[in-house]
Amino acid sequence: MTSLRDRLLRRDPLRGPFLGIPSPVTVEIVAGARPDFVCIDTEHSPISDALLTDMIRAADVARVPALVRVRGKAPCHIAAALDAGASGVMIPHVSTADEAAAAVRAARYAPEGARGAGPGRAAGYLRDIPGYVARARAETVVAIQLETVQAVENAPDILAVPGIDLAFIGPGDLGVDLAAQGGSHTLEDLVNELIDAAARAKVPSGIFTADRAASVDWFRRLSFVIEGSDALLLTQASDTAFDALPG
Ligand code: 3PY
Ligand code: MG
Repeated sequence: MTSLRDRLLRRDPLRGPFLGIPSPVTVEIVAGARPDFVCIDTEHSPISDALLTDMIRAADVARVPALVRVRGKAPCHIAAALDAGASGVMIPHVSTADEAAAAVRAARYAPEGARGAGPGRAAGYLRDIPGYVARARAETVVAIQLETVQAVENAPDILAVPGIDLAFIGPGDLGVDLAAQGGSHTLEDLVNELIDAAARAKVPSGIFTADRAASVDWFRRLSFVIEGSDALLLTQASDTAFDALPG
């Protein structure tokens, strides 16, 4: 079967949601809609490592690849997601080439990195460590988030780090940082700079969008979109459902 990484690297248009509700039930419900992937968000959600494993298991049952946005850059967060069987990791707030190199080192096995080979779920609980290591070398997605003004300044150096599969732009944090720093650039300028830098480095780029219409627009310029989230879908559906009935 073609892996998510293969599809990403050949620039297939890929669209899926963030999942932040701490429940495998939500994963099953959303995965039933057949997104190209789901991205379980442990950066901004109360999802423990044990629950994360169950959420990845639910995505596996639905045969939808699960990426995990890890809660921080520390190698232990990256290892926890990958050892639980995630198809890849998204590392938030990468602003320098050194941080990008550290992320690749934690997520990839030698010789590209220094990830430890563990006996966890991904490796069939000891049944298939060599097989898993070979699959992981070929298929693990390493996505970094560029979402600070410093990341825009350092983008050429960051994206020259070998082993990065996706430059994912976080417009929310980038906008917050830009507003705090001031200056004459607009958010749009910075997003454009990041997309251009990724194109020059021949690294696929992606972005977060709020809805389908925005995704249609972005797919003209890039090939990977995280559209909304489980909570956003539920919020919108609830607000629509319980809007006051006509008089
Ligand atoms: C951001 O916008 O800051 C993100 O992390 C992705 O939505
Ligand atoms: Mg962010």
